Amino acid sequence: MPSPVLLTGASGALGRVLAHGLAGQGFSLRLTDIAPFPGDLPPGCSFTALDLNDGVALLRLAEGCGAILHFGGISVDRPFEEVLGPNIRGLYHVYEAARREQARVVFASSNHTIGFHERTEVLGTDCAFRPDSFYGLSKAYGELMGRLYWDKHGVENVNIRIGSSFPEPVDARMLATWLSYADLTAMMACCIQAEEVGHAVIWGASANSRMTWWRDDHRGRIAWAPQDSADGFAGQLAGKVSGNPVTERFQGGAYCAAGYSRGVPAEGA
Ligand code: 15L
Repeated sequence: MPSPVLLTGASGALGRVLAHGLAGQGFSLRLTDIAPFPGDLPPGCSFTALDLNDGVALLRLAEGCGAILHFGGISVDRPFEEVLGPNIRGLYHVYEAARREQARVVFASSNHTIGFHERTEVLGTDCAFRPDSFYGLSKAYGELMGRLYWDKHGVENVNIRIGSSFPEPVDARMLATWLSYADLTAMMACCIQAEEVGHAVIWGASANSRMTWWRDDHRGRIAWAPQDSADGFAGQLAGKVSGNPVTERFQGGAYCAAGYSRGVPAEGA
């Protein structure tokens, strides 16, 4: 029988999509979140409420798991003190649990690790981190934690730099950055089932023809290719921009403009 999969952040938007989608594919899931799971539990799932600051509880919950899909923690631009507990200490607890179980970690990283690269730049996953927020910085730390635990302890990990995963794209930027729920779910199944991944970094976008910024990642290791595309939304969204020059210039969009103080006002961030 395949090992159970632990999913943190299960009560969040993407966590719920994955809980239902992966349970529907027959994966045995242990769900956790600090908040209760909304609605009925998908078949074959258990739920345990847990604060990522509680390393002992996480170790216990991860016992016997073969993979940890880490979607927990702060998922948007927030002040440093709010990010610190769940995203910095909590991430360490996830990796310690993975080390104990020799489980594979799949980390919901973000495009905000590299948000201050301009949209004209073409990036490989080995590009410099240019976080646009304390949130993006915490995700860069998460990727580096994966690097450390692979090099030092042989803990495999896949770090997905998610663009914008929503039911559908809602502005012109997302015509490039959108990752459909179906592509995300298929990617997670591939991450769990792949033979060997080492330390991998993958851009999380669907097959959007406007995504000309991101190239050369490790998706071949998990045999994943996106099936959806934002292109069909172009007609309704092409003109939908913020009007803020900072937002429109950088890959991280509004996260770059929030609190920006290098000479361009942060209006409309
Ligand atoms: C993220 O990392 C966030 O979790 C999400 O809420 C969006 O802001 C997304 O990035 C994005 O850049 O569109």
